[in-house]
Amino acid sequence: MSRKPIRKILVANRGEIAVRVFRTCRELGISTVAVFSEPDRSALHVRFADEAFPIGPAPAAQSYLDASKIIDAALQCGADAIHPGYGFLSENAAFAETCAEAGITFIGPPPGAIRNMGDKTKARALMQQAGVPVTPGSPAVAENSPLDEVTKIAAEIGFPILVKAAAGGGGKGMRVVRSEDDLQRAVVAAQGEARAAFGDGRIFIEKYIEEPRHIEFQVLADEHGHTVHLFERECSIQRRHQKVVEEAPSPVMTPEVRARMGQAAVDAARACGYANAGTVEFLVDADLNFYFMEMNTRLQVEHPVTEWITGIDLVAEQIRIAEGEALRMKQDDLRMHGHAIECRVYAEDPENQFLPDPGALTRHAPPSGPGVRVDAGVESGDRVEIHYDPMISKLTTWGRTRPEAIQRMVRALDEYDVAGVRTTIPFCRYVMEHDAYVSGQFDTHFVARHFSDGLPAPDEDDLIEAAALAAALHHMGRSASSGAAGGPGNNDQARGNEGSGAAGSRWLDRREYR
Ligand code: MV4
Repeated sequence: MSRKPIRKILVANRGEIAVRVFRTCRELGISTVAVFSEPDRSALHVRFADEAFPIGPAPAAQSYLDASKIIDAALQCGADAIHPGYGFLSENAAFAETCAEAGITFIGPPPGAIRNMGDKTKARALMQQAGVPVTPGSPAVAENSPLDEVTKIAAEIGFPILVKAAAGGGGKGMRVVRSEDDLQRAVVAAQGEARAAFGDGRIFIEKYIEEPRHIEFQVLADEHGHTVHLFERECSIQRRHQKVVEEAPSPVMTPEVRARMGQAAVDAARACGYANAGTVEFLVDADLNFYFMEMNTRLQVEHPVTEWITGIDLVAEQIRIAEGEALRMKQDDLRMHGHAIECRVYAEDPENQFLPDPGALTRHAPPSGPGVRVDAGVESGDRVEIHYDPMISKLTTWGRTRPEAIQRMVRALDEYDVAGVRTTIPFCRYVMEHDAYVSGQFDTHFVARHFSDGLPAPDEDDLIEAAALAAALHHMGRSASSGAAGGPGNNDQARGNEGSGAAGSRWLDRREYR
């Protein structure tokens, strides 16, 4: 089944993920091809590649999402394979098929697996058949089904319930419903939103898990029926469905639950006909009951934390699998070593509702040193484009233990020097020193609960008082040193900066107004 070897790869993406894939290609002696939109003409990912092809103007629909331009570039330069990165065309089954028809290897799963997981009700049904735990819920509810049918299903499941879009994912079209009185309105609204967003108004209903953690398993599957998991990543620190901090392993995982969840992730991948790298997402409740949520059929942004704790280059494995090679590891060969954390550095203003802050990056001086990895798609002098995701880089750290990884992250965040745009660096530092984060006692509501639009959340009032004291001390000329690993209770000063006197800057780290 071994297919043609891959000697030249075109990356149908930009920024840090294109650079990430090129690095592995270089190590493997594989030639590299970039594609770029007009504003990306001199971007880092273009300079990283052996060859580069223009594919159109800034809007993604006319460049990075234009399959025909990308296929044309690949044929023109004789690329054997296309790596889609994440986003853009990475989970587009039709694009994967088009690659195959053009004789180009798509470095990702088979189109059928992408389709199976893209329809959330289909995925639910497949998982149920495969014995993977799902939340109590319904099959797809047709757009025109009578309300009493929906009401009956909801009553069986029991409130609170969550109305989800069948074609959804990432939280679009979701509605929490706490009583029958609110059901009709929520269903109609969710159907409308789903129709507008996906052109498909089908919805389904699940029991709402109130305070879940988001824990996902990395899987690798070859085309010979072998599937392994590479342990979990905890991704509960999110803001409006955008992950901000991830880590591996999860601070709440036990060996027994890990074994069961890992097996469920492998079963999930098998059930949908998976090959290549993928991620199975679970909701996990306070008692560590877990429920399948979705499967991401791509390499994920947060894959470096898994690389840190396993020592495995996931992109190299993707390429080998796409060449038709068998997996070179068995489940029993895989071990976790230490702890890794990722902070996503965005050009967004955490003091102003995380609004994107595009513009010229006049200085980008990332941290380095022991246990620090930075995956950046930009350099000093580049612009953060309004047309694309405003992520500047991913900062990951490794430590032998979780406290060491946190301590190292605080050091690296302090070392990170960015000028020209506002970033989420101070917000990440706030998270690293928060008692709830340090203790590992958090869930997907962490950001909403502890932070809202530039202000520590209302339940942090006691901390704001402590902060006022710390601010006063600071003005007396004392440096606000917060202590090593940001252990419980020693972090008030870090959040205690008044800066301009606006409440919104109280939580900022001291370096912001140095
Ligand atoms: C849920 C849930 C609670 N109960 N499903 C969010 C995105 C989409 N993939 C599914 N999501 C959720 N599904 C049930 N039955 C809570 C969420 C959810 C969430 C999940 C993971 C990470 C962050 C989240 C934020 C809000 C809601």
